[in-house]
Amino acid sequence: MTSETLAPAADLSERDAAARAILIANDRGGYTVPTAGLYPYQWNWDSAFAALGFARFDLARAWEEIETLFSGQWDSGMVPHILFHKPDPGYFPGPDVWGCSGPIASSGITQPPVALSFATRLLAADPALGAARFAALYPKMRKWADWFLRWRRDEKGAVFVIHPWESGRDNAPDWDNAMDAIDPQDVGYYERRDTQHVDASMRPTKYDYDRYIWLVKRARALGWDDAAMAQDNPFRVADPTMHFTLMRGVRDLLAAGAAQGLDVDGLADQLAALEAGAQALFNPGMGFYDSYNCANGIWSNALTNASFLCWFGGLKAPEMGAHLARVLDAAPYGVPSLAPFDPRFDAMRYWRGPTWAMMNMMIGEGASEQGIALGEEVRARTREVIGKYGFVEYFDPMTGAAAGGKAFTWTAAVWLAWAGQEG
Ligand code: 2M8
Repeated sequence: MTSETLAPAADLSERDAAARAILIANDRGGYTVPTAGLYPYQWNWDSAFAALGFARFDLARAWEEIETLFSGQWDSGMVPHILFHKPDPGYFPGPDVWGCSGPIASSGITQPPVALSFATRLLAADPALGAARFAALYPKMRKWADWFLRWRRDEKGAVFVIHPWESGRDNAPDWDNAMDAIDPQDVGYYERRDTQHVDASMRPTKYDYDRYIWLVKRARALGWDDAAMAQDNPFRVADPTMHFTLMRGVRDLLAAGAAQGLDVDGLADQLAALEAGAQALFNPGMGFYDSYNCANGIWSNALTNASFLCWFGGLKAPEMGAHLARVLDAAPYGVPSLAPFDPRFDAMRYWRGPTWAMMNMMIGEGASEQGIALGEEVRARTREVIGKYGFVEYFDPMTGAAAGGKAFTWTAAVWLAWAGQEG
């Protein structure tokens, strides 16, 4: 299938203006929220994408976004997945549930470290403006990478997550096996807020939320101490999202650090270790990159949008091209978060089917970098779906229907940085 031609150029610039307006409206002063209402705080990887969007029209503001994110970095090196700059009763779980004590009220888990890579893009956009800002962030970025290498690698060298929220693909089928082993009966009463903003049919189920909150409470009881949490951890799932974004981040830090004359000692070894570990994520039975439960080695057998981040991570992986062709044949509006021919596919339920513009960007860019022609097709389809249905959180990959939150930061940013641009 080929993409329809989208809108004429005049229309595209109107869209550019609309995308900028979303970033500006979601700006809370030094950081952006993903969308007003549903997500009223600073999210880690959302902010990194926001920076790429700001970079198109205000590079200083783009740097500020990432600097604010790192102002929440813990002594351990971990950069939290949410920074609760100002209390907001519209989101659950808030800072009182997490009970963390970093420099800024925050969650106690992290998110895919795309900020490492995107900081190097801000530098490349204007090296004169960025050199000092990059150099100031560099030791913090390295400390975050070190923390990952120390606390989030399994025996096979694959990077794992300790909570579905850490991967950013909250209710993907990847976590089902590990989630089944959790008995959350002592989780206690709590009140969700997400379903007050968005229809429950598009959100994770109560089954998932009970376990999300149970995992937070377990880690809190252990004082958010990495060593204590690692003991008998009931949830450790090796995750291609985390692995490939970290691999890309370390690769980009190495290149930019060397070019800037900064200390790159150890980075090449880290990259080599991640490249070797990537092999552990290849599911030989299915023939694609996949996640597995570290406790029992059980594969998810799920062809997800994270499977296709192998190229973004820097792998050649030509065999993944045929898988991409299969999912694009089955789903007309972009790479689905789960292949439509998987029985667990659910077109509107969040990370179990819908297509996400920011994932499409990493997949499309990575594919093109590795010489896979479908990378441009992913971009064209992302442009088409945003052009038709707007800057929403995610889309039904079969019909293109808008889903989740509206006026969404990373969808607008990805339009400005990639989807809305001609190849
Ligand atoms: C979603 O996750 C949050 C929890 O972190 C939630 O549902 O409350 C995910 O899509 C995640 O990837 C994203 O960073 C976050 C904000 O957009 O929302």
